[in-house]
Amino acid sequence: MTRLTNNDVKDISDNLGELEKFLLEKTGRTIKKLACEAVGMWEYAIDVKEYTVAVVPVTTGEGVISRFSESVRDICKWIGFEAFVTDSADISGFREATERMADIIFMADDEEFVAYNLKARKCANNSMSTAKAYIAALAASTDLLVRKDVLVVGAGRVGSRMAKLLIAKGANVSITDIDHEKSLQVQRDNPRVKAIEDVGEAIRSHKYVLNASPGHIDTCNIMEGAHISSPGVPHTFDDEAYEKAEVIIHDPLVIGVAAMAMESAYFSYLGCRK
Ligand code: 2YC
Repeated sequence: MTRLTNNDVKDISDNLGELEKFLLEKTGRTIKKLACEAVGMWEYAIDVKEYTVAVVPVTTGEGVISRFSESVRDICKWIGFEAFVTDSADISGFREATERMADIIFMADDEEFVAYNLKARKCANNSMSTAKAYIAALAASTDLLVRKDVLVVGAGRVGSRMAKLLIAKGANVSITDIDHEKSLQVQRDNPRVKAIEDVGEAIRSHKYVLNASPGHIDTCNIMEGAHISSPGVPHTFDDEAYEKAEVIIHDPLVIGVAAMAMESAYFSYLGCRK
């Protein structure tokens, strides 16, 4: 899993308005609406104000990323949740979250990033929520993806989930990765997915691209008018790439976290709906 840097995170809270303006312009959706579409729920099915989110800093492995927890808190507040960062980290922070009556607890170490719904006893995880959210963003930037040729770049945890989800949406899905064996494994798991070995050729031949890789995409390979939905970090598209593509959708954390929060809240709505 690619680890965010302090630099990736430092401006997230201050840039939420700007990201929302960009998404409204390019997809017609707010951050919250996109998150709801990602998880397949009607935006007003739940009153998010009724849910309290706790974010617990985790010091294991490479440790805390400055402003990571505060950014997750601010993203949840932006879409309407009550949210706070625990004063303590790790297990003490978890205990604090339960004592402060959190309904959903966000925690991330270097391998997993989850949003645990205590009532539903279920976790939303960042890989699946990010996959769903960026597919929703791509779909919203055009019309439906049904029968469209869509390329997934990166056959890791997010890309492999994207490929499976896109098949269910009726798209013609190809996947490519610098490690072709990883693409072949996704193809073995999802026979309708086509594994393409030549990454450059794959990108040159697709208008609709989901980039779930940390690798650089050369601007010369981007198709004129391409729609690129790109959760991948580091984000290395240059100004010329933004010129050439119809739209490039990216943020380092926001859309994925918003989808995690909505997905986690939705678990208890689904669980307790009479
Ligand atoms: O500040 C903290 O609590 C740290 N333990 C957070 C570590 C997050 C590591 N994961 C990542 O940087 C990326 C995120 C974009 C989500 C998935 N991996």
